[in-house]
Amino acid sequence: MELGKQRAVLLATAVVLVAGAVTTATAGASTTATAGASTTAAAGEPGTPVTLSTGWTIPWGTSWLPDGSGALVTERDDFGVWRISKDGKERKRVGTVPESQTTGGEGGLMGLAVDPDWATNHYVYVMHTSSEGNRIARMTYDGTTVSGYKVLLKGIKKNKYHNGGRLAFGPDGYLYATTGDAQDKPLAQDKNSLNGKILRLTTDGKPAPGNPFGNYAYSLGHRNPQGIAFDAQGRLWEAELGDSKKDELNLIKAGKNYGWPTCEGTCDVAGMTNPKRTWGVAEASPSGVAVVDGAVYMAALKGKRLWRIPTNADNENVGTPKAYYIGEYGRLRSVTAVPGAKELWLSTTNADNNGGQPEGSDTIFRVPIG
Ligand SMILES: [Ca+2]
Repeated sequence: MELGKQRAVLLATAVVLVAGAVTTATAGASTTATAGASTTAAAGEPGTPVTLSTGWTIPWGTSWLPDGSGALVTERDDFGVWRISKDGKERKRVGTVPESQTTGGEGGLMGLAVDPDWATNHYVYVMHTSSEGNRIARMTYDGTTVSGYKVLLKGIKKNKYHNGGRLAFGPDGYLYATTGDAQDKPLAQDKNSLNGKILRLTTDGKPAPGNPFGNYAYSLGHRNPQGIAFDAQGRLWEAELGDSKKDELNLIKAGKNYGWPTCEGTCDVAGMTNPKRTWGVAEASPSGVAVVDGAVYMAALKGKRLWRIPTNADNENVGTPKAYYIGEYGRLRSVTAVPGAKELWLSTTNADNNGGQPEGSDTIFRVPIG
C-alpha cells in the first residue's frame, strides 16, 4: 500500500513536470502562430469552445460514424436524426424515428449509438419514448437516410421525468443503455425491472451473455443516469442526476448496486456501491460524459458548466474535479469524444423546458483539449 502510494506520488510529480513542459511549448508555439491562438488549451485542459453548428433544438444523442467523417445527432422533441460532418459545415436531416412521442418533460428521442461494424451492417441504435414506454430500437443508416425501424426492447417504464436514455457500445461489442427510475423508486432496486438500471444487450436485442442476473440488467440502483462512456482501460463511467442532494459519478461494474433510493450520493450501507465523486445538484445535474486522455468530462445541465474529472489508469481513484465555462453557454447536455483527435463536441439544451429558450437556439461546440 505504502509503496503503491509512493509510486503514485512520483508518477503525479512526473506528470506535473511533463505538463509544465508541454504548457511552455504550447504557449511558445501559439505566440508564433497567432491563428488559432484563441483555441489553444492548456496542457490536458479543455480550451475555449468554438461554434461548430447552430440552429439546433434540444440535440440529445451524438455518435460518430466509425470512418470519422461525421456523426449522427438526435433532436429530442421532433424525433429527427441528423448527420453532421466533422467540420460542422454539412448538416442534413437523414430521417425520423417512428412511433416516437415526448413525455412533456424529459422523454422523447434520446440516445443514439452507431454500430462499431456500421461499415458492414449499417446499423444504428436509438432510445426513445413511445406509447407504451421507452424503447431501444435498431435502424439502418445507409449513408443517406435512416430507415428500417425494428424494436429491440420495449416496455421500459416511461414518465414525464427520469427516462435515462443514453446508449453506448462497450469494448465487448455489446450495447449499454441507461434507464431512469420513471419516478417509481422501488423499480431501481428490483433486479427484474428494466428501470433504474444500466442495461447490456446484444445488437439483436437479447440480454448480453454473462449478464449478472441472467436478464438485461448490468447494474442496479440508479435514479436517472444520462451519461455513460468507456475509458482506455475499458472501464465504464456513469453520471446520474440526484434528487435534491447529490449528483454522482460512478464506476460501473457488473452486478453492483449503486444505492438509489436507499442512498443518494455517498452512504454507508452494506451492499451499496458508492460514487467516485458527488456534487450538489446546483453545480452539476449531469447528463452526458466522455473520456479523453484519462479524464472524464461531464456536461452539466443546471450547473451550466463542463466538469473535468481526472482518472488513474492503474487504480480506481479519481482526482479533483475542475469546472469550466460556468454559466457561459447555458445548459450542457451532451459531450462526445472526437475520434482520432484530442477534442470534444459539446452541445447545449437551452431550448428545453428548463432552459426556456426558443426552438433553434441550441449549439454544438468543438472543444480542443490541450
Ligand atoms: Ca448512487
